[in-house]
Amino acid sequence: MRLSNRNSMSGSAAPAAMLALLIVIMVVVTVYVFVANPFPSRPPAPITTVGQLVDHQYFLTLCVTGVVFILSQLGLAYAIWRFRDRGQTAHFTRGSNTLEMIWTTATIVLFLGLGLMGRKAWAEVRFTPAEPNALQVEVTTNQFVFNFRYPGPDGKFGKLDPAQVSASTGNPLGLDSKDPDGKDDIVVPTLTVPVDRQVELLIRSQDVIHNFYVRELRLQQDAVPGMVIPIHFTANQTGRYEIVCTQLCGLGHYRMRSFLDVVSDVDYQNFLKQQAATQ
Ligand SMILES: [Cu+2]
Repeated sequence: MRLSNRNSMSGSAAPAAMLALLIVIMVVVTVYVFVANPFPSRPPAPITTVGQLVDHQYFLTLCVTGVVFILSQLGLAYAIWRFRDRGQTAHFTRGSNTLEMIWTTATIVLFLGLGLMGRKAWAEVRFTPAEPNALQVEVTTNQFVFNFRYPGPDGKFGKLDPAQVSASTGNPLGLDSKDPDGKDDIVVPTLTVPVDRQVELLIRSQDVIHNFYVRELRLQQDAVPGMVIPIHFTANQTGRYEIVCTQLCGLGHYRMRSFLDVVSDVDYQNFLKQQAATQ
């Protein structure tokens, strides 16, 4: 009597089969989308060696997490099917300490390993100082523009005086009119740098937190009021690249952008001469 009762209460195999199948289909579709790449959504190729390291690191992380994703989802589908309701009595289990140890250790090793492998790309930009002969350009952000300052022929940035900041009269950075070092400083709304030469950016903000981001450099750095944050790169390909602010910095955030022009050395010298003549 009890047996037949239990049998009549046992579930059908259909829900378990459907759910397991759905998970398998989801895994197959996801893997297909990554492998076949039917949407042209990949970022443009990097133009620095650090950018290549960053891409490599992302790819590595994608591979590792991809394998974990596939295995864990297929394991889930298997468990749903294997342990479906067949009218059997449920029994208590405390789990397996050995298995817990194995997957916790594996997770630690994977995450630490990825972190250690990625440290080179990170350290190269954040912890390694720029070369002494790097070209210095100051980046000043404010709502909602970028300004770039070159030290001019004397190689020295002039002092800044917040009281003299006046974008409407052509002094958006507040160059101190009394400092001779600032007389030859060049201030422009777009960034022009020579190819294959290290550039050190000194990133500042005049109001709120902004960001300096160039996809092709794989470089993203916040601009924080009260700080001058150095960051450096060496672009190895000429061209024009978009600079965008990636911090929601106010109503005009969507239009806060500029351009990075990577040019030949000759073109760079011409740019400096031209600017010096007009400033
Ligand atoms: Cu901004």
